[in-house]
Amino acid sequence: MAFFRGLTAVSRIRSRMAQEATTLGGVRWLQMQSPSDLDLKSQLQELIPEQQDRLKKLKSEHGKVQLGNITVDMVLGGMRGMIGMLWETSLLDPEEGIRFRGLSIPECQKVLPTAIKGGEPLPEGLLWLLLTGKVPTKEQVDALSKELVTRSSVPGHVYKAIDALPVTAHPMTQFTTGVMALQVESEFQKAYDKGMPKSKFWEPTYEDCLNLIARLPPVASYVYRRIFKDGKTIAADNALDYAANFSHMLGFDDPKMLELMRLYVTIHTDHEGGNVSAHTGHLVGSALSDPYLSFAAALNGLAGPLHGLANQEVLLWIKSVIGETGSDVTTDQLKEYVWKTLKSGKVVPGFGHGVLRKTDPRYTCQREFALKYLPEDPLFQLVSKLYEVVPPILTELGKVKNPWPNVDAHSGVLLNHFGLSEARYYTVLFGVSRSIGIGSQLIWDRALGLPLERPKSVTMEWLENHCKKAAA
Ligand code: CMX
Repeated sequence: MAFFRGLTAVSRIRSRMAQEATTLGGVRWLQMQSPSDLDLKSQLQELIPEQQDRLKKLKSEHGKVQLGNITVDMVLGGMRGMIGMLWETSLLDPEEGIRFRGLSIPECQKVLPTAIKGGEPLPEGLLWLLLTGKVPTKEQVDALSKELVTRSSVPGHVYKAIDALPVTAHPMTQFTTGVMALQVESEFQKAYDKGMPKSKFWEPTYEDCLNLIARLPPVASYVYRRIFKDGKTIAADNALDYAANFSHMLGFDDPKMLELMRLYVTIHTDHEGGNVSAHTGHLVGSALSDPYLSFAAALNGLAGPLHGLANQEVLLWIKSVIGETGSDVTTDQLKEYVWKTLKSGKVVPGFGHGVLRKTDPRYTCQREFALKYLPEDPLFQLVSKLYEVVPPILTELGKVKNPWPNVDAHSGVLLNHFGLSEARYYTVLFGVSRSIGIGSQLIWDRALGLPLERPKSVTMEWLENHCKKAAA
C-alpha cells in the first residue's frame, strides 16, 4: 500500500493502476472496477464489521479515559466546547474549518470527481466519501447518480400534502411537510414493526436515507415552482447528475448555475455533529425514529435564523441596505447600517459561528467561485465590502467570539446572480444538501449500534448547591 501525504500526489494517484490503495489526509482511496465496487451498499457492508470492532475496542480499552471537565459555563452556555457525541463523517477545526472524512474543502475540490474538467465536485462523490471514507472514482460516482435516479420517484400524496398548505406558507414549512409525507414509505419503520435484529438496523436505514436523498430535489423544486412560478413544474432530466437535475427542475439550466449547484450542495452537506440540524437528526434517530422523522426534525432546526435561515436573512439584509441607501452604498453608509441592525437588537446575519474562529472555508470557496464567474456583480462587490466593514464592528462589541463571515454570508448573492432571487427559498437548498451529511451519519449510527441519547440535565438549584459544596 502506498502512502501519499501532499495534494501534489493526487495526479500521480489518479494514474496508478487499478487495485492500488492509497491514503490522502487519512482517507483511503481505492481504485477498482468490479461490479460490487460500483455498488455503495456492498462497499459499506464490507466496512461495517471493521468499524464495529474499532468501536468495541475503544469502549473496552479506553472507556474510562477522561475527555475534559464540564464547567457551569458549559452547561449554561449551550454546551459549547463539551465533547458529547460521536460523529464520523466530518470534523470541524475552529481555525481551519471543516474536513469531510479528513479532507478539507480545497482538497475535496481537487480529488472528487467533477462533471466538467476542472469543475466543482459532484455531491454524489461527497456522499460516497462521507459514507465510506474513500474518495470514489468517476465510475463509482456515475453509478451512484444512476442509483439515485432509480430511487427518485415521489408518491402523489406528497404533493397533495404540500398543496394542502397555503401557498404563502414559508418554503421550509412546505418542504418539511413534504418530507413528513414521504415518511409513510419508510423501510426502517416497516422492518422494525415486523421485527429485525439490531445488527440489521443499518440496512433499512440505508434504504430510507438513499431514497430520501434521491426524492428531496423533486419535492424541493415542487415547493419552489408552486410558490414562485405559478405551480408550473419542470420534469426531471434523468441524464443529469444530482445537483444539475435539481437546478434543472428549479428552472435554471445555465451551465454556470449547474456548477454553482454542485458546489452549493457539496459544501452544505455536513459540519460535524454539534450544529442544531445535525445534532437534532442524530438525537431523534437515536430513539429509532426512522430517517424521515429524524430528518424532518433536523430541518425544523435548520429553519431557525441563527442557523440555516441565515442565508435567507443575508440576502434580505443586503437588499434592505440597497433599498435604504441606493446601489452605490459607501463604506460609511454600510457601517451605519450595521450599527443600526445591532442597535435594533438583531444579529448581523452571515457573521460569527459557534465553533469556527476564522473565515469559514465554505465562504472562501464561494468567494472564489464569484471571482471566477461573476466578479462584476454589484451584490458580490457589496459582500466583499462587508468583509472589511463588519468584522471590526463585531470585534468592537467585545463579546463576539468570531467576527468573521460564515457560509451563509455568501451563498445568496451567487444564487441571486443566476436568477434564483427568492431569498425565502434558500434554506430549502441548504436542507436538500444537509440530507447527505445527516443521512450518512444516521446509517453509521445504526451500523455502529449507537445508543439512545440521554444526557443529564440539572436545575439552577442543583448547580447552586453543587457550587456551594465545591467551594466548601
Ligand atoms: N451579530 C451580532 N451579534 C453577534 C453575532 C453577529 N453576527 N455573532 C455573535 N454575536 C453575539 C451573540 O448574539 C452573543 O450575544 P449575547 O451574549 O448578548 O447573547 C455574543 O455575540 C457571543 O456569541 P458567540 O459566542 O460569539 O456566538 P454563539 O456561539 O453564541 O452564536 C451564531 C453563533 C452563529 C448563532 C452567531 O454568531 C450569530 O447569531 N450569527 C449571525 C447568524 C448567522 O449567521 N447564523 C448562521 C451560522 C452558520 C449556520 O449555522 O448556518
